[in-house]
Amino acid sequence: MSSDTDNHGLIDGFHLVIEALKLNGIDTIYGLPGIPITDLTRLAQAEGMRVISFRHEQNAGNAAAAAGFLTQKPGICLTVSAPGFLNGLTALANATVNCFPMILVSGSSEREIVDLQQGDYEEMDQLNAAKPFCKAAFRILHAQDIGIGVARAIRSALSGRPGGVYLDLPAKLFSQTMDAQAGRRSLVKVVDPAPRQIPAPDTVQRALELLKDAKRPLILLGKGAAYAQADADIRALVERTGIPYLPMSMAKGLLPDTHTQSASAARSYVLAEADVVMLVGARLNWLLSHGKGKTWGAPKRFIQVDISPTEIDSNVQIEAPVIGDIGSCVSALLAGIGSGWSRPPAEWTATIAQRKDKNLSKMAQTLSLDPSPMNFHSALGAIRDVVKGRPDIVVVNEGANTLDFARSIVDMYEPRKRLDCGTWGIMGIGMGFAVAAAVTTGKPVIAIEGDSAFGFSGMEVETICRYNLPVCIVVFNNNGVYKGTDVNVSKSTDPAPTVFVKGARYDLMMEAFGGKGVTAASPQELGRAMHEAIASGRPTLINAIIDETAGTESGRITSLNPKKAAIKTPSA
Ligand code: ADP
Ligand code: TZD
Repeated sequence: MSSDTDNHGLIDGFHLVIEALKLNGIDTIYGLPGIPITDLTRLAQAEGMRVISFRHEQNAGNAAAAAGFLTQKPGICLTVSAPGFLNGLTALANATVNCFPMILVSGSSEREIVDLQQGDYEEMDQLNAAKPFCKAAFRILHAQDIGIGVARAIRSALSGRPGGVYLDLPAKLFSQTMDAQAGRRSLVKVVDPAPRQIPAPDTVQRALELLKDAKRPLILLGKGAAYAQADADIRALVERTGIPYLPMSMAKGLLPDTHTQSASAARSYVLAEADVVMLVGARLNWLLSHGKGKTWGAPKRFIQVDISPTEIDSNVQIEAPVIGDIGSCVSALLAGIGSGWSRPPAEWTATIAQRKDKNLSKMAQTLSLDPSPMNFHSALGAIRDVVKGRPDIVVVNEGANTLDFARSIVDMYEPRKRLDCGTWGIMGIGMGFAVAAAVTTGKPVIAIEGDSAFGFSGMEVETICRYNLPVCIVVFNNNGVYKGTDVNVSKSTDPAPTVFVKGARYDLMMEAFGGKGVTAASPQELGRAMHEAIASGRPTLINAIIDETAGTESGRITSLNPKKAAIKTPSA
């Protein structure tokens, strides 16, 4: 403990906040300093915490969210009042939507002035603004409540379905003092912040009976399964039942994508043909066509393993809900399965294998082409080979085509090695996620970024250089959003809405801050530059030149993109 903590036997709000976090095993703050939290960042660093200072709060918030997902501890994002808070709020909302535990801690202006709307510096009623976007929101007014307030925030973020929590710390709190011993006694170490939730035995039995009856069963793993860190049991469940499985994008690598039971290469076939589907930590939201319609073919019978009881029946009827934490549920299912489980009918697994072989050889053919300029496939083929050789590295991925193609081309081999746009399909997570992945895992990170996607958080290349993080950013530069060919049909000389400066040198952005910038025009150059980046551990940005005609509008979700429905009629 530093000597100034105990000045005259007193402790202040700053130190109590820091000690409350440390007591609960939180060792990193992602944030951006300013009034009233500048000293909090300095003191936290002085007290041995890692403080990662960003250039924009949204990126700090995204880093906190990714850290939460990767570590099962709430990631902390620290911001200043009003605008800083609002900048962090998007990340808080995104964390909540994705079920990632994080706490947005924001300093706030004087309550007396804010509540009378008398016009304080950065005045805002942040607590109420935050509420619709998070699981819980708290404000601490007194130093003696810091311990309990931080404990409530941690427990809210982690227990049940994880999510985002807002913690409001008014400026006056930080300089409040109290007796140091009493202050330390007031801190709370949260015991069992994410208590196990054991599923009721009859629900497990019901699920197993349904699964046993299936002729064409399928297991669908979502990012809740990845979050749960029940990797060995999940793998055992898949392997002991012999049931084909599909991973959602952030569940890739729970079992290696090359696993014989992976049905990824026959995705549309298995979704349409399966008769019983067991969802494990995955929601039937838009990413799974809400569990109905053409994608799903004939009516299905669903088993859903989830911690949130109200998730059940959210889109279609779930015949066998199993409510509990995934670790407990999967181990109960395994116990019920025992050793005498009969594997699914060979007809089902053999047909899937055939479809997979056909699609994989088609893909291999496409990947073997070497067009100039590169297209998404040829560039991703190079990245796929690099990841195959280094399965421990973390892949961050955002964009439209860049996301959709990378998801299917770049195989993952280990759990929680892929972070992406998630439930909202949000752009801007790239650099925040990459920083958190590097900080929490100590492993190299590859960020595969559409050029538009990269722009949302691109300034953080300076942060990556400042902290000398082993992040290799690959910008898929096709001169625009989706593609670079849009034309302005009006008489103005403005560029069309979806195009960027042609031939932009993103690599020079990295050079500007002392990192390594490379331009890659071929898969060979791309692969070489990535190998060098990984070997050196230096921040690197590879400007990968992609055919500007190669993408499709909105990638694979073109169907969600409303098109003009009427032609212009002359005005009356
Ligand atoms: P994906 O996008 O990969 O399909 P979703 O984010 O839609 O995944 O779904 C994740 C689900 O996992 C959520 O419904 C959430 O309640 C659930 N979940 C998260 N953590 C756990 C856990 N530890 N145990 C059980 N369910 C969990
Ligand atoms: N803003 C935010 C926060 N999220 C979004 N998803 C969008 C805007 C809309 N959007 C997409 O859905 S993808 C995308 C945008 C702007 C960028 C696609 O272009 P890209 O990738 O260059 O990143 P490709 O590979 O060229 O398609």
